[in-house]
Amino acid sequence: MLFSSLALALSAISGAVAHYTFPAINNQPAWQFVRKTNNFNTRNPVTDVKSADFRCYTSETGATASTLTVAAGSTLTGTIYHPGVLNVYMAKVANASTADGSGNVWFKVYQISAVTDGGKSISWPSNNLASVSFKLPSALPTGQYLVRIEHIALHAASTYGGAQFYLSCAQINVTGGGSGTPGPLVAIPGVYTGNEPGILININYPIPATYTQPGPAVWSG
Ligand SMILES: *[C@@H]1O[C@H](CO)[C@@H](O)[C@H](O)[C@H]1NC(C)=O
Ligand SMILES: *[C@@H]1O[C@H](CO)[C@@H](O)[C@H](O)[C@H]1NC(C)=O
Ligand SMILES: [Cu+2]
Repeated sequence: MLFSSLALALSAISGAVAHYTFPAINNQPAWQFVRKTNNFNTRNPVTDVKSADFRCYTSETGATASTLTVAAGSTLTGTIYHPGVLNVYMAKVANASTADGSGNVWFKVYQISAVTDGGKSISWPSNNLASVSFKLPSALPTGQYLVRIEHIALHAASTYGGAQFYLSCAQINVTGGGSGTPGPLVAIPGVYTGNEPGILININYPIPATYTQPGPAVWSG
């Protein structure tokens, strides 16, 4: 049985332009088990969902990281500064240090969506979170994985390309796993066109009556 959870750490510049990164997992040092992203200084988002950088955002750093062995009971952590929604994808790989994450290999393990009530109000439970943690499915097979956290900031998403994606890829080695078959599997980039109702959306007016989380269903084992 696997009762691991993963905690994603997040770092942000304070001030008016509140951008952020996800540099750490499980309270480990920044960029040790997470591939250092191009925006480690600027914290600028990715806005092109079809770009190669939409996968792990490492085209300039060329970074890989160390692989963290995740024991039962451990957590993945992360402060988010914009209204939006969160997705965590994983890909099973032979070697997390060398895997490029290409192909239909990604499945979703966690999400935090919006809360709607038919048009009177909309709220964003992931906004201002200082720490994101979630439990890995107990059926997740033992082995090495890339873990890609993605926060989609939607404050400027009313025009195509306006949604801001804050993302990074961690490397983990899961022990004590199960015998599930994670899916559905998607490619990243490829998973989104940018025209999804949860990505191309005016969150302010009129207040959306419903919200459709982008991407495949969460695999819970
Ligand atoms: C993964 O790849 C790295 C870099 O080539 C290599 O040093 C390491 O031994 C490999 N690890 C495993 C578990 O295959
Ligand atoms: C993954 O964990 C197993 C069990 O502890 C260990 O034997 C293996 O070397 C680890 N692999 C990596 C890449 O850390
Ligand atoms: Cu920002």
